[in-house]
Amino acid sequence: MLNDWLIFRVDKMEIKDIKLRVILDSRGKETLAAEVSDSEGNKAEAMAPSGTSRSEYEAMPFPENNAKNAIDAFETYKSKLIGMEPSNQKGIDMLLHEIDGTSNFSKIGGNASTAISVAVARLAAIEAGMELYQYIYENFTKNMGIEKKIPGLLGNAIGGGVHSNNKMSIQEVLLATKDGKVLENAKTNIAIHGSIGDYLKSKDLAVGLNIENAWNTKLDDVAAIELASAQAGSKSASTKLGLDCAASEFYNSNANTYLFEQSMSASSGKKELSRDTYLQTIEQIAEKYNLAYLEDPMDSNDIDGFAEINRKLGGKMLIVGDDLYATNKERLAKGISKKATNAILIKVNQVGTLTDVFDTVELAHKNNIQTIVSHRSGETTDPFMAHLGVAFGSAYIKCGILGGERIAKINELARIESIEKSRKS
Ligand code: 2PG
Ligand code: MG
Repeated sequence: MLNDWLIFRVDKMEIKDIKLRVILDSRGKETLAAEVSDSEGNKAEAMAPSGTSRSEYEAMPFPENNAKNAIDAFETYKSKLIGMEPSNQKGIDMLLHEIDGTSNFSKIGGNASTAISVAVARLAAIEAGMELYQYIYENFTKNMGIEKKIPGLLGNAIGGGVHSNNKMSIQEVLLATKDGKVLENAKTNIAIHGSIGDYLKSKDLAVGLNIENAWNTKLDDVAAIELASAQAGSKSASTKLGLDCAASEFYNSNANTYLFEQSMSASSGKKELSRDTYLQTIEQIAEKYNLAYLEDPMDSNDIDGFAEINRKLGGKMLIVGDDLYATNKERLAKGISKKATNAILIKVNQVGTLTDVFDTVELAHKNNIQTIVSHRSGETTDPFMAHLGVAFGSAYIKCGILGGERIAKINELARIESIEKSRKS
């Protein structure tokens, strides 16, 4: 009888449509979201963040700096991706490169490719009935020998550089907290951020919050670090400080100088320091404040300067390349050969696809280079970076302390933490 026969239909899930649309980031600037749907009616969306202090080596976020132009540029080629299987991440990402045809995604833009690439992974995870982090771990990073884990939290407490409007050269004074559970770590960072603010307000030194919700202050670099150190020390035994110098932003390539404080004593005043004097000063600061984390201490073309710092301080703290590497595998390979850093910051839209990121993470892991998955200063409420941090076994996620777009990542990491806990119990 016909009823005795079970008829199985195994449908291949295929991409049916990809829609890009303009959205706003946390700075109120335009960026892109991508929605990818499959032949079974599943849908996934992803949003691409944008940077303010961008590396000269990272992908162009949009063609001609215009998000709408990315949609027009992509529309012509969209049909090439229709019919592909969402689980074919590599094939799709390589096709995005082929469609773009440039070395830095200047034709369709790294933000369009980032949103599409992440949405494709999300769709494949939905099809597989998995969480995004689990899908990435099982299909990509586990095979690299990486162990998934819940990273610590790095949050920006006091801001300077191009993120703020003040005297500080250093872009970010960070709190590095990792010994507790996610929400406990977040609350510790929030409490320290709060007491820094109270102090600044009581002395009329606060100028409000910057684009990442770090304090914008009248203090200069050393005084700001001193304040963060005192407040962190009084609130938490396990919180250490980090710095993102983003030194390319205050480096003068004509004179090979850095506009920085003349000495370690607070309020010494800024001056164009020779490269060697600056390097010694930043090393002294890192040692004095017993940093856990030092990002981009030198200009992104001074790889030897990074190596010098890593040789001296790499045994005690993470020396991290962000603008230096721009998440780029070839640049990381150069850094490894020079022993320039012991860690790398990972931002998907610096390279434009997840496949590029996986390649960089694999190279990092093979060479004992720690990874830190990072937000951008122009963020969205999409928390995908929390999933990457877990699947990459990262030391930290760098996602800020306050603000809906930053807290979204922390809450997602806490959700993943509870899923992992219930899996183990
Ligand atoms: C950085 C980031 C995030 P932006 O330099 O690490 O804080 O800033 O997104 O502006 O590049
Ligand atoms: Mg940085």
